[in-house]
Amino acid sequence: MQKILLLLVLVLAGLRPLAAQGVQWTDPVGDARKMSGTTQPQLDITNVSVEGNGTELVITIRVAGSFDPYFRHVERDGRKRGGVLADFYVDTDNNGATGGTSMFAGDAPRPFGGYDYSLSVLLGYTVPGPGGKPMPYTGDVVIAKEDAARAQPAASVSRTKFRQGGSLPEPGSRIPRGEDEAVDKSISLSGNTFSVKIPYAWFGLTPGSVMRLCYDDQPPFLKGLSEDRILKVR
Ligand SMILES: [Ca+2]
Ligand SMILES: [Ca+2]
Repeated sequence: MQKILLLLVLVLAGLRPLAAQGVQWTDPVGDARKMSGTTQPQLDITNVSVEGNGTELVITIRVAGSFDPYFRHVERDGRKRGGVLADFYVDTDNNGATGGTSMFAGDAPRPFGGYDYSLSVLLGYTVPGPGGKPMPYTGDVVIAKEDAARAQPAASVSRTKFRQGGSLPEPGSRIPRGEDEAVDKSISLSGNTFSVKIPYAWFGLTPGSVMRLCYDDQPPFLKGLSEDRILKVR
């Protein structure tokens, strides 16, 4: 009998879900956030995937339709605006006892905490600067009327570390947009698809790391928080 029980325990242990090598989420269609004070079409995320390629996390976000109506939009006053497409929350040690939480955790649809880093995907525009050099403006930005016609779609990412046990970022932990040229160059924005490659070093990961992660498509309020997925990176 003991042998049978032991066998049963071993079989059940074998049935535990293993950390996936790549993870994805199907996001509901029709849940795009309504923004007050603008008629800009809001982006409706339909699919998100994250996988490790050995040195980088490859993040891909798909939206319903395409990004074009969002970037083409000009406000009545002639200006254009950017925004935050999604925030990712990464529990890099898969340990809920380390990391922090968000000041909006109380609004989240499920318990929220133990995340060590967040990563924001920012949308906006490049505008010709001095000497014609393209200058990026992404996130919650407004492009002046005189620049709107020359503004080209752009995207960037920004990473911060949570303060241990707190609800705010660690001071000075932000990797600002534009600092890592390789990351900026890895960004692709075409049709209905955004993708970026983030070096493992941004999150202190090494090949074989197991992490827990999720995203929120209504940043920063966590009302669009996805389920967690467990990812083991190559
Ligand atoms: Ca959606
Ligand atoms: Ca953690």
